[in-house]
Amino acid sequence: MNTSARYLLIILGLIISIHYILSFTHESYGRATSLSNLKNHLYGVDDDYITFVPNPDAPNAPSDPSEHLAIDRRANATFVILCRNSDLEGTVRSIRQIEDRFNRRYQYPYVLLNEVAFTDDFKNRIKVLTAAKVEFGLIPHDHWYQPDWIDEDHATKGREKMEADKIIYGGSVSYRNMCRFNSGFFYRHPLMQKYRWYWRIEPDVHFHCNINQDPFLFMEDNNKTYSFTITMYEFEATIPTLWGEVHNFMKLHPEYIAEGNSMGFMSDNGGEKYNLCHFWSNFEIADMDFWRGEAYSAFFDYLDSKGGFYYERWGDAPVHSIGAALFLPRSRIHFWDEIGYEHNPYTHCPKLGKNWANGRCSCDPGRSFDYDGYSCMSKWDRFIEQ
Ligand SMILES: Nc1nc2c(ncn2[C@@H]2O[C@H](COP(=O)(O)OP(=O)(O)OP(=O)(O)O)[C@@H](O)[C@H]2O)c(=O)[nH]1
Ligand SMILES: [Mg+2]
Repeated sequence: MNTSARYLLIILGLIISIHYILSFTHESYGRATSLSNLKNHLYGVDDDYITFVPNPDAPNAPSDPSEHLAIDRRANATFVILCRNSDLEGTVRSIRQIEDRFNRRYQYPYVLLNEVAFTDDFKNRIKVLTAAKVEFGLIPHDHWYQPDWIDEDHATKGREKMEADKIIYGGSVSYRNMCRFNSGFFYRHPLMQKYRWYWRIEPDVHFHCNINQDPFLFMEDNNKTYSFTITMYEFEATIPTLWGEVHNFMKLHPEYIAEGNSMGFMSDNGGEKYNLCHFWSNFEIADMDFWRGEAYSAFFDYLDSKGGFYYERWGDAPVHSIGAALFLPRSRIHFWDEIGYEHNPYTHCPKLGKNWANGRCSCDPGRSFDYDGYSCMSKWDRFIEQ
């Protein structure tokens, strides 16, 4: 070997040794030069190592130094979870997943609501899961329980008929309280007043992908009001008179119907008949200013006065969906392909490709509910392409 070849070998050896020393002593250098990271760059997968800036309001800022993200802007937003003390295990699982997939880097607060006080055990088990602020709220009596003016005989008959017809939750009063509360009251709770945006979560739901951008800021920056991951048909037997009442309201208040609305998604014959499509409201990211606004407030009060939450079993999903479809231009309703989400028995998994890879999704895109016969997704796709 000649002298220059020997020098070249020594220099190469030095470079490799320095690389190994740096890899072991500097974590960020090791990550940046790792084979998996080089492969990610090659396949266009986003790097998710970002620097963490602790939230000074957080009661217990994370001690794990590997939790890194620089956040220079956050929305005025919160998670909201309605649940019972008996939902503890499922609520823990849902929060654990949204923390892992998104919120450990953003630390948006949580509001948990219940019509009875949460137990100390419940609160302790929840608070330990996150560095973000967690507030536990009691629902005011009149926001939850069946109003006195409801004709109880009529309501009982309605429940008995639905139970006989084997309609899911057909005989349940508490389910009806829940649907009415979610339709018209959660955004009026004192703990929710300070926030504009919310993300609704339920016990035992799953988040299958990393959420690499802030959905609240996306909504704010892109002039969106309501968003969903799954859309499907409602059970007609739970809402026999709802669409007729929607028509009556539209006649009373034509001024609230938005130009460029989504009636074409909810009806296949210009509004005459409801095709039962709705956004599945166990997942929602939306702007509470819309629910608090004049049009939806008048709509909810009108529907509530008809008693259909108790005489029938009107769900918050069709009520929210019809409100959003009629009082908003369609451009303000957003579908999230990139948020992999599951509420038993249905899953939305991003379509194969960039969203699925970038989210490091654990779901099987082949199992996605989107193009199941019971889904309204293809109707939505066709509608927004018009
Ligand atoms: N505090 C409280 N929360 C409730 C009650 N009933 C339901 N919820 C919550 O309201 C939300 C919707 O209720 P679910 O029972 O999940 O209704 P669903 O999603 O239509 O039906 P499932 O398929 O059973 O999940 C969940 O977040 C529940 O935890 C109740 O009586 N009290
Ligand atoms: Mg549920």
